[in-house]
Amino acid sequence: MYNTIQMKKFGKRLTMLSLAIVGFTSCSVDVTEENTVTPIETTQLLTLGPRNLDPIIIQDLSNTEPQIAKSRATDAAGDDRGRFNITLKFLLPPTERQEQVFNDAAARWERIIIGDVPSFTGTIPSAFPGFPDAVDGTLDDIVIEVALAPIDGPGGTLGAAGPNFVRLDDFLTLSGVMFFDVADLDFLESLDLFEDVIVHEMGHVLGVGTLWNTVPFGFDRTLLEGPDSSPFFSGRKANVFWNAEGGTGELPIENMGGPGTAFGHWQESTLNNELMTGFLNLGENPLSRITAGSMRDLGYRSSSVGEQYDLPRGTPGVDLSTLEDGDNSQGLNIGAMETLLQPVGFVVSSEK
Ligand SMILES: [Ca+2]
Ligand SMILES: [Ca+2]
Ligand SMILES: [Ca+2]
Ligand SMILES: [Ca+2]
Ligand SMILES: [Zn+2]
Repeated sequence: MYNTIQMKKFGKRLTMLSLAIVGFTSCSVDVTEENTVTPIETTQLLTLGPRNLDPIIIQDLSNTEPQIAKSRATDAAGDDRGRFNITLKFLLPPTERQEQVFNDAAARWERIIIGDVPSFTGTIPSAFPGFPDAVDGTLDDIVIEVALAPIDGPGGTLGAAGPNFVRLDDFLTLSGVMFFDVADLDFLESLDLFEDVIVHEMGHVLGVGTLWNTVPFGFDRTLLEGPDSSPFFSGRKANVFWNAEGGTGELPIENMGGPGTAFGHWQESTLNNELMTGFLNLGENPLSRITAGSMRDLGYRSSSVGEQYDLPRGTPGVDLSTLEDGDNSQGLNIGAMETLLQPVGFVVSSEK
């Protein structure tokens, strides 16, 4: 049992993604009186590691190889067993405003997911090669590595988000990634959607649209069902609230938009301004009890209230089929600007 490394090869490879970002190249030239030229250059590379490798499952307390996470149940002091705790780890120093928005976003999720999950003690590598471990010690309950760096300038790619390491016992996220283009943040502010975007991406880290179906990883969970033309969410709790809001049939998952939008969000045309649709509307985008219920279907203990959301009377959704590229007059086509990440590895508790 111990000192055993199980490597499982899955039929389906993880999403090929390696965002190699070269950022922070600033070069200033200092011309002195003697006409000597002194270049001052600072270059910092921020690269998301390869995500197409075979995932590794570990049951070893002492192994210290990279890409290996070790775990043991903990009774360490300092655990907040009373609630779900989100820890943010900024890879580069954020501005005060950025830090405030991320903290507010985490607080919104901590009001939706209300139950503690198993803590972790050990080491989990960073999603970004060259950076310190995401976890080295005891983690209660989830850590999100946040990287705000240049990607491709204004527009285009906003960033990538998703789980990095998940617990194999319940297939929920231990460490996650949120990687954003700093060049787009002012624009999000101008739409007054910065916080909503961050809350939305945090949802993907926690499992919305990323951990719905885990059969390819050997864990039996199928919450996304139906044909590609009309996918739906089959979790019971989310559907109870969907029907309570007046929705008919099964809770519809988006079938439109490119990869990333379709099959990873609620359907824009029926759920309107719900935050986990693939289009963020101007104005309010609440995290409803439908999403809260879906978190319970994933395995979290979640609120059964959610944020104020009125499906019949809320802001209508936009028609994605007629939406032009770059048309932000009605809000932000978030699904088209983000990449959803799949986990790169698993953590197995040794105490079972
Ligand atoms: Ca906790
Ligand atoms: Ca805990
Ligand atoms: Ca961009
Ligand atoms: Ca929407
Ligand atoms: Zn999204």
